[in-house]
Amino acid sequence: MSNHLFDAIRGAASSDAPFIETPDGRAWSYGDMLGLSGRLAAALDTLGVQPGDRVAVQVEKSPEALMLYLACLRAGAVYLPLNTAYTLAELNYFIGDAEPRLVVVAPKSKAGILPVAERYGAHVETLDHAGGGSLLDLAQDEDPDFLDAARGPDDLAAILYTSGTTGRSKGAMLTHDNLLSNAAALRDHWRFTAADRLIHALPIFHTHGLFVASNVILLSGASMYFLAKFDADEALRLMATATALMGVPTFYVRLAQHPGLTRAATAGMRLFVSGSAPLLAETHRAFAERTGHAILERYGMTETNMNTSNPYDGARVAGTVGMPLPGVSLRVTDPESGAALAGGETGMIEIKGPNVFKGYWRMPEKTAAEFRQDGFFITGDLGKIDDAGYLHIVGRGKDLVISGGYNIYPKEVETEIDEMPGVIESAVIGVPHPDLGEGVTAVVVRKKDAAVDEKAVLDGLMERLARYKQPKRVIFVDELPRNTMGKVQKNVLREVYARLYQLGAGKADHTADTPKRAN
Ligand code: MCA
Ligand code: AMP
Repeated sequence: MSNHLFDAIRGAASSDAPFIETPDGRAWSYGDMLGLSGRLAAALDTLGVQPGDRVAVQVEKSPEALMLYLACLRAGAVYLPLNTAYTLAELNYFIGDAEPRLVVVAPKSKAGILPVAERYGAHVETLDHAGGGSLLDLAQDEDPDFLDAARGPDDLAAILYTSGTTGRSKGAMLTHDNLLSNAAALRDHWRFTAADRLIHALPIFHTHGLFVASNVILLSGASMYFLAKFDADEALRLMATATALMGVPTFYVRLAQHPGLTRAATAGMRLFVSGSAPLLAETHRAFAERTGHAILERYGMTETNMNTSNPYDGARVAGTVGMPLPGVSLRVTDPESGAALAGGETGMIEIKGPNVFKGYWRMPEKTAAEFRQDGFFITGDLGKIDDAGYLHIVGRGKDLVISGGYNIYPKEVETEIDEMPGVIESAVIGVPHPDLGEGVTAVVVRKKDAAVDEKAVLDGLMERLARYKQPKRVIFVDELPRNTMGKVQKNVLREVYARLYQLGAGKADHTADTPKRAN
């Protein structure tokens, strides 16, 4: 039986070749990968997971967690990875919406998740980052030669939740071919071969670490150092025996500040890729000056996988995200009418191709609203194409903050703050942050004489929202700036607080400011 994505992975796997190594000296070959993912797929089958069933997974990063993703592909299940930072309140929504057959969590989270899972009829198992947990116990007794479930190109491989600009998070449905076509295009474009060794320091619950990094390595039969999280010292140490690094801009900002970043330290590396958020041209330049390497920037989205990339050969232009990948069609349009714009004009970036997702899980209207009649997906990113054909992302048509590569939808944070006692209203914005790119910042109007302060707001959010969504600062103002239509002018707030996180900007300077009203 054919399994569209896993057959391709199997085809690239040479049993004796190394696949994963961890800093504590554990190692897996491709043969080990086939065996463990086969046992885990068999365990899923024993637990009653059928092709098409969702398997929700919130566990710490580990090689076993990656094997569980592969096991889901092999069992025909739909993999649903969840950020380890999500609170129980957030998990409740995802589990209720996706209705998974099975939820896999870290042992410490089991007691908390049980009532939620029970409410929606899901079974709970555990996976431990140290290589234990109930699921691995079950897998131990299973046959490694699992007969993979039949899955075609259009069958679902994964659902990844992306927050919505209004209200509820949406589950992006990704098919076997969305993932395979994109990973194969990236492998070829970035020249990955079995000789490569990637420093993998990204989380594996998002597109970047799971599909871009891991699938490209799997389809190349290459290997990776698998780190629980990014650490500049460790990354630099591993560069002596690695060939490539994929990261968010924060990785490169931190590396560029490290005294150990030199030509000698990076001499064996052939490729540094950046994405998920804009890489500042100054970071690109600083990195090139220190190492001689031009970071290769690319652009993608959960819904579309990767869309564009700077060239492998040829100029990697700082501040641009390059050209469409082979097979991907890209156009820039008038955001209102959808009419295509001429080169050099700024408009909405729209994408079509085998990389583009199938739609939002159980949200046909939302899906329809984000596609044009002719099948182009409306990204919400604003851009322009220059004379040389490079795409520049010049802004966002969507109200979104990207902090350290994680997306935060202000509406979700504002809704929580607005419900707090003593609060009249709030506006959440992203302002330049030297380490994270943008810092989540809340501007709040409180009731006259209300006792609510910065600490009360932050404490109130602790149990409700993942840590990375919580504001780094909360500022109180008398009123929010509004235009004549009554809409809050976030651009004015972003200007007023633009220097908030710059070194030396005093906390007291920004409390109780009233931004100027502008039209
Ligand atoms: C951690 N913290 C953060 C973030 N990460 N706060 C804001 N933004 C963040 N990104 C908080 C923690 O809760 C903690 O708070 C404090 O900062 C330090 O935590 P620590 O774990 O030490 O942070 P770190 O290890 O230094 O993490 C920063 C990081 C990490 C390395 C930038 O966030 C990261 O790996 N980001 C990658 C995200 C990613 O993979 N994005 C791709 C999405 P406290 O101490 O107060 O408790 S896919 C995507 O966007 C599309 C498809 C694409 O194009 O790729
Ligand atoms: P996500 O919803 O996590 O998939 O994030 C996708 C968003 O990240 C895109 O719509 C862009 O706004 C942003 N993004 C990804 N890569 C880049 C990049 N290289 N430069 C600027 N923005 C990027």
